Amino acid sequence: MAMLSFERKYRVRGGTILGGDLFDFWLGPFYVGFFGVTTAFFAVLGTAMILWSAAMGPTWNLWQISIAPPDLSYGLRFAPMLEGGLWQIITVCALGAFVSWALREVEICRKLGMGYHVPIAFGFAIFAYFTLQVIRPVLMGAWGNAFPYGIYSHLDWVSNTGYQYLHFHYNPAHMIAATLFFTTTLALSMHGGLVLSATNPGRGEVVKTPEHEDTFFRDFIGYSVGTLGIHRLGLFLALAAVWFSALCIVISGPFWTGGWPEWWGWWLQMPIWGK
Ligand code: 07D
Ligand code: 07D
Ligand code: U10
Repeated sequence: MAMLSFERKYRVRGGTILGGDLFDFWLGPFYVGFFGVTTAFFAVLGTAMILWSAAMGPTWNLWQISIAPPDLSYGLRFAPMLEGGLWQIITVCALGAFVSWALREVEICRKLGMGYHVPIAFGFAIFAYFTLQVIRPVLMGAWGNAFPYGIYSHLDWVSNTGYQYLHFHYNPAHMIAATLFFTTTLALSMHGGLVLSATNPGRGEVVKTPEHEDTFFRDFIGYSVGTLGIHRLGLFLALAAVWFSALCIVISGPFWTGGWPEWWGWWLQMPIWGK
């Protein structure tokens, strides 16, 4: 693969957190590093465990393969391999691979002298996964509360867990998270649209400037958040969406066991209604 001239300049030693010079090299386009090796280790081991579990049946249908966590009766103990033990090892491998991947991002940021925004953002996704698979099950006292590894079976888990609380849409943190996800796509579509409209004009037309972009929104809604500001806003919206997602699931069970519609009772019980 051809290297950009810029890459030739920055592909030098240094910036590693662990391993010193040992793994400080590139394989084709990929920076390796100590955490590249640990990513590969955990990913290969985890995939092997998934294959082992799949080999034990009952199906090789990709859509139907499912590796369930231990039964609730195991609580927070280790389970035998085929009764959830594999799920436990896969979870450790997944966390090992995700965290290694984030630390590899950190090393690349350090090499380039850039901020850590990307690994921090990925850290939020890892945190949501950690909340679903570790924090909530631990608070509820059993690994059996975590989701199974399967394309369809994990959807069943989401649906069943949702209905356990009667009507998950009434979970206030879920409302905020969903709103933030919708807002994130709105912001990205406006940003993508605006940048393309200014910088990718028709043949023979001149490329417009950030001032054009600012002016469009000032004319349109009276305010422009600015060319740097939209990226800050986008990152904030996306991370807040994931943060409220983690919140909405961790309160379901450990902190609220009834149906979510019931939670809104406090509104009906407010003294202002003057019964
Ligand atoms: C586009 C980046 C690329 C990533 C991709 C995913 C695997 C899994 C594993 C066969 C945006 C690669 C998939 C490696 C293969 C085995 C054992 C990212 C992009 C293409 N889900 N989910 C999907 C995961 C949870 C939910 C699709 C992962 C929670 C709903 C894919 C996790 C809840 C729907 C997938 C995870 C939940 C999906 C597309 C981890 C709440 C869908 C994902 C590790 C968050 C959609 C059949 C995508 C679908 C879908 C993967 C967790 C809900 C299989 C890896 C438990 C409602 N999820 N998911 O594009 O079509 O992400 O499902 O936490 O409708 Mg899920
Ligand atoms: C967990 C993914 C982490 C991924 C990582 C990376 C690889 C590598 C390799 C491609 C968090 C994995 C990488 C494997 C791949 C290669 C090479 C992201 C994670 C670390 N809901 N709901 C949410 C909506 C309903 C329910 C969140 C909408 C119903 C439950 C979000 C609707 C009921 C849970 C959301 C809706 C219900 C959620 C998910 C509409 C079901 C959760 C986003 C329009 C009957 C979950 C933390 C997220 C949650 C969650 C949106 C409907 C139940 C806000 C828009 C009413 C039980 N729902 N939901 O969290 O909060 O991403 O998880 O109806 O657990 Mg919901
Ligand atoms: C943005 C931007 C901007 C840009 C941009 C972007 C945001 C300012 C300037 C970036 C955006 C895009 C490019 C748009 C498209 C992106 C998406 C839609 C997001 C989703 C992305 C994907 C679906 C692609 C995912 C692909 C990945 C993760 C690469 C897969 C790589 C590997 C498997 C190798 C991993 C490397 C490692 C572990 C490092 C070390 C490497 C090695 C040791 C190599 C050797 C490894 C092995 C022999 C084993 C590897 C095995 C593994 C990992 C397990 C697999 C096991 C199996 C059995 C399959 O804002 O503008 O422009 O561009």
